Amino acid sequence: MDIMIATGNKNKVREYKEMLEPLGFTVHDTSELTDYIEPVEDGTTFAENALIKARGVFDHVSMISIADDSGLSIRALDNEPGIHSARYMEGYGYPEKNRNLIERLKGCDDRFAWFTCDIALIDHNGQPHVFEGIMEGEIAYEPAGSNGFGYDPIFWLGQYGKTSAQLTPDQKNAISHRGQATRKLLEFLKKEYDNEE
Ligand code: ITT
Repeated sequence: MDIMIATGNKNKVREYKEMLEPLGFTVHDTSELTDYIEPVEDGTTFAENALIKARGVFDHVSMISIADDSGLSIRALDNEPGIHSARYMEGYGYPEKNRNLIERLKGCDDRFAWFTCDIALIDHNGQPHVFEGIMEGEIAYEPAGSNGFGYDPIFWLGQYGKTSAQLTPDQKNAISHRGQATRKLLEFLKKEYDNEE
């Protein structure tokens, strides 16, 4: 059975292939489409934006479609950067973005933060489903670690005494927002589609 991943991010395509091909899916992505224009992500939540992306491509290809949206929310900054995580301080690299967030929390005792990942799936009947994962932690006082990507060097996990950039990929995947949401998605796909071919 064919499944379309609505993302321009090659790392996401690779990860979804690794997960879905063993289940018997043939994985496609939007780089195969010559006349597809990505919809504007103007939702107000991660789930809404993931659904906009998945619905946009489903309407184009009429194939089970998946998209995800994720980001970092910081309580003391009114949940910023949140759904704007990818575009926060556009034009700057993550070392600058991470320094900026630490600076904005200077003198602040409330360091609570969380990563969210919402995966949206439009099934063969056009019905939407959302699978969510959340990883809670704190904003570190200093960046540390070089694994992962994005905001990982400033995301402090007290139970490990490390940032998420200091975890191995397997350790991060076992607890991460994306790992949790992905496991929910796989459970759904196994239940719904495992016996269909
Ligand atoms: P799409 O084409 O699929 O939209 P994208 O790379 O723009 O790809 P998102 O909109 O989901 O993806 O952006 C998520 C941003 O949130 C990402 O650029 C990081 O800044 C941040 N982020 C999400 N998950 C993260 C993680 O596990 N570790 C560090 N930063 C993360």
